Amino acid sequence: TPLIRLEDYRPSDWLIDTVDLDISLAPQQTRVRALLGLRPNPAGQPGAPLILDGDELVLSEIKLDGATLDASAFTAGPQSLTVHAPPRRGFTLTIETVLDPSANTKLMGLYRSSKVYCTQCEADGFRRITYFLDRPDVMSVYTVRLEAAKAEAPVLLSNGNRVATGEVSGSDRHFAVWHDPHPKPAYLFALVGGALDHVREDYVTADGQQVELAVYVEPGKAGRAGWALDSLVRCMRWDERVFGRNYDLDVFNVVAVSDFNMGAMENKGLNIFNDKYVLADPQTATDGDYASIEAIIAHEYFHNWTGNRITCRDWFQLCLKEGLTVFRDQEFSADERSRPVKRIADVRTLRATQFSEDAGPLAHPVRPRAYKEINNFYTPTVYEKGAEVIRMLKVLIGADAFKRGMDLYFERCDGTAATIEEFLACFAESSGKDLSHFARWYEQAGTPTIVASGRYDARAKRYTLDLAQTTPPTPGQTTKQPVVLPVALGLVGRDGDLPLTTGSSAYADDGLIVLDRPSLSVVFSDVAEAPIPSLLRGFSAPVRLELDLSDADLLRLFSADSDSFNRWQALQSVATRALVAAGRPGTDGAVLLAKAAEIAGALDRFLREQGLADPAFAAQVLRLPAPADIAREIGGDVDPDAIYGAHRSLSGAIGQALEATLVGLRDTLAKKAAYAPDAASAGRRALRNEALGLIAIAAPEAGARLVEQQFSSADNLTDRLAALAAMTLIPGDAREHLIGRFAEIYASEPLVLDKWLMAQALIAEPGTLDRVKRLMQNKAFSLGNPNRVRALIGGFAANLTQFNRADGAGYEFVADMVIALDRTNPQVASRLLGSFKSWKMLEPVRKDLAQASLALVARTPGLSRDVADIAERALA
Ligand code: DPP
Ligand code: ZN
Repeated sequence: TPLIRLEDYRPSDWLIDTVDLDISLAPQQTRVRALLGLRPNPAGQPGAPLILDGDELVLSEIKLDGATLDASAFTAGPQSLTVHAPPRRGFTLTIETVLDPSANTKLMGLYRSSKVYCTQCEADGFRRITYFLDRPDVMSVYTVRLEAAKAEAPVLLSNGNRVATGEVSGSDRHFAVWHDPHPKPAYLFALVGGALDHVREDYVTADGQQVELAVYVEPGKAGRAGWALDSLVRCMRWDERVFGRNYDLDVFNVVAVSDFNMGAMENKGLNIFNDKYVLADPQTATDGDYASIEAIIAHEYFHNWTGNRITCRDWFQLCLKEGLTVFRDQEFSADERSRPVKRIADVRTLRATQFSEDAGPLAHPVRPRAYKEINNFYTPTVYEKGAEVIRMLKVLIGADAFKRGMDLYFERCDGTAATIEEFLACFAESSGKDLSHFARWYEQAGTPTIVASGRYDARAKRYTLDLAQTTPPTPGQTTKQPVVLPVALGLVGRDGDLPLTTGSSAYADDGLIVLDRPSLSVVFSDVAEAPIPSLLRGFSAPVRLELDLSDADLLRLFSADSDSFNRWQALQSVATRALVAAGRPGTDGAVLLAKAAEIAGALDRFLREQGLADPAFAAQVLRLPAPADIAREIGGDVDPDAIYGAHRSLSGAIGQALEATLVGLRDTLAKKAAYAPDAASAGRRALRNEALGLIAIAAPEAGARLVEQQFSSADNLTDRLAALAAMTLIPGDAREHLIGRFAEIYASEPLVLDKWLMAQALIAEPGTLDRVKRLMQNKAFSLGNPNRVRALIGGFAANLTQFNRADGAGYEFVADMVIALDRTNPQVASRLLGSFKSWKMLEPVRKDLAQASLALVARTPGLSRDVADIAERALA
């Protein structure tokens, strides 16, 4: 497979101004007639042939300006259609293809999901529908006529506004015509046809336009669509208020389907969602689901401006829309909920997914320079690190200049397919700052480390802070340059933050140091007492921090820092340090227990004094860093069992010391009102359930009793699932019994059973692999549905100790699954193979076994491009 490089970008030789699609839907034989209005691109090569992309297509007819083309004038195959010598002027091409949506198991292009016709075209699925210039810088105005049997597909949707509907006379069929006035790339095309229920709401934009909002779901599930619709209304208002963006069509439709490779898709005016991110009611969705639905509804809606109105010139610019849109949805959720708690949750995700990617063989820059399969670059690096880059930009230039830069971007780039350079130019202009050095964040992979140390001169009342940065080598980038790092800080004294006075040019103001070179020292004067530095407040840069503070100092920050994020971080750091030390084989358990007592003491005080003030925050505090975080922190020669063992000891010891407090807290927090999904109520449940998990580890008998009570009395899935999860930590018959009860209660709820599958796949016991294999035979599981696969097989691959079994059986199983899935759905298979991304940090025995399984995948004949690419890069 060819490597596609950013430096080889050339504008298209041809443009397609208009696309008229006439699609006659039928389960096995869907006919697609496309009328393309083409013209030479003034920026392209004059006289070039017209080469259209295809993928597994069958051409049934082709006409140029209405006349059938001579067979010698074109070459058509499944993967492309070439018109050898097209006219050197504007012309039309009529192309007819015939598709089998029922046979489309890749879930790219047009397919059927539980009898609903739907599409997924990003990144390059449109070429599976018709031959096209399937690249984001070719933007066209679409008119789409859909026709289907009335009984099978009473609902027919496409992008834009509905302009006509009618019956097809003399048949059982009907049609709808949709017109989207906004030129768009093919990846934003969508259609839906099926029997669907919906909920709707009228909306008036800030600039007075009427919009009809609707959320479509499987028949009978309309009662679960309300939260998504409510989230949609709130995020539309927020985008008007915060970014000054109004919606721009008469309708906005969201459709939930049950077979979907991604989370959701921002097709213009017709967002298609994985039903997991739409359907919610208290009995079938957790607080986490409510929050995810709100965030993803917002994410896809926000794409209407950052992605659709302004799209990407090429797929190397993917972060232009994704990083920016993740930043926007994170800000929305922060405003709707608790800002510090949202930040903590996002940083946990960033570290777990992106830092681990950045530390392994699949590391790549936020803007990759080359790819073989673009679908493999919808990564935490492009999304989450991409969002961090935007956040840093805002911190560096300030909120006002950031706002003006965004406005300029919306104005200047509207209707275009843009680049990172064009985006950054808007902020350079609005801030008057040179951002060329900052742009290195887009080019350089790897997580930088900041090494910090401070010295206090009591006589001179001076505090000197030394900061240095390094970035480790990553594949293809052996030497690294310094990046621009905004380090938000405070100096914490006995009574809180000390005033910051310094003459350093690196000190911006408002407690911000800009570390833009390998190292620097900042001297603060008039520092009245020896301070404790609180660095990277709010996690102001996506880096690792090495700061030689004692545990006593960290515990003081935990109780006294004015920055909530760093309060949380301080306690995490104490726990991380203890677990890193204890997670190496052969370390002394007594040291860990002493540390547990110290942490428990701090937690006890915190919970008693402030646990009820902000339960959501307290829940975050109570949750220790995960074993996988510790593995990443150790970084090499990793023994997952030793780490898990240390984690369990520490949790157990803390839980024992806190048992009385936790039980009391649970009683106080026990809800009296009926379930409500708001952030405050969710926070109380989160703290209660976090406490339950600790009790289950520390005192299994008492834990099992509490689980039993909670499970039986719960009026919502959040509490039921938390009970199940806590029970999975306690081996024995009672656990198996509860697992069985859960399955009975939710027997007809596939999305709930996904959680049930995953909870079992995550059990950190040697029996889990057999359990997972058994569950594959359960009727709740299907290899054809991505959500089921991600829950059970993906869950197992995320099980640190069992995926990384010392006998290699975990690797073999996942490798076999990858090979099996690749035959039907390469995207799901390649995601799963990505579970191997951290294999190089393992101890030698596991490392060899993981490598052998990867190699087995790599040598399998007939691999998809998706899986071959991941296997190759993972092994390199
Ligand atoms: N649908 C995916 C997202 O919104 C890809 N664009 O991130
Ligand atoms: Zn997105």
